[in-house]
Amino acid sequence: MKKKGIFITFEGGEAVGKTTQIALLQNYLEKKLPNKVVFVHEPGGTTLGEKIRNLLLTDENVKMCGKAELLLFMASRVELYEKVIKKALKEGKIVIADRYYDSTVAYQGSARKIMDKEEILAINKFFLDGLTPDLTIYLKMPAEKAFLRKGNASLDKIELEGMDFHHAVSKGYDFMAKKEPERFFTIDASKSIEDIHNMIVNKVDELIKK
Ligand code: Z5A
Repeated sequence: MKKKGIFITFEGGEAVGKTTQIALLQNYLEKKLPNKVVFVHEPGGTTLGEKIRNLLLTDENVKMCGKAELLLFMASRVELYEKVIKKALKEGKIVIADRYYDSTVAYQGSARKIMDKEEILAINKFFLDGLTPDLTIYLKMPAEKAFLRKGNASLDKIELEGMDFHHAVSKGYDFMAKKEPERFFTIDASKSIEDIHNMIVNKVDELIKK
């Protein structure tokens, strides 16, 4: 896929601050470059994707095997790519994604062990025309500390997995950060919201200037 735009993804475990930082970045970029920024989230972002999100994360009556889970996360992503991301990048927009294929490598590969991590990467690249993010902001902190931020909020089906699962998710992200260091920008997510925002803005401005 020939793209004119910039593709930025946010990754990390639960409650590391992705939603918070994306909202701040979106606000900053919309002022700087009006009508140029498109925000997407996974799973979801399309009519089909939102239905898949409900099946995967919320609907208590739906139990599924790990292979079906992996394929549904991918189906949601492919639909989002075909219907939203591809068009926006061709039009020269900046696409900011709350999760992309590194999540599948970390959750379904490293934690669930459904498939080898490299194989998950390869099938994702196949179905997504090889679209790799220009920048991946990886917010990293121990799962035990991050979960404290959830307070009394209700947990979805994946959040309810035990700590071993969430540690394996972190290892999956570390694997990707080591494998593709040129696009990974790893940030200590236990820093203050403002410090993290400033680091992200500096990095994104650098990328836009290029
Ligand atoms: N999943 C998967 O298994 N495979 C896949 O391929 C994909 C996803 C794509 C999607 O959940 C789930 O799907 C996810 C992975 C799995 N696992 N689960 N569950 P989601 O989209 O509903 O949620 P999430 O992506 O896991 O994000 P989150 O839990 O909503 O957290 P967050 O967006 O990273 O954090 P936040 O909402 O910005 O912050 C959490 C709280 O911390 C909040 O009260 C903030 O005010 C506070 N906060 C944020 N930053 C700070 C700092 N720096 N200091 C102190 N407090 C802070």
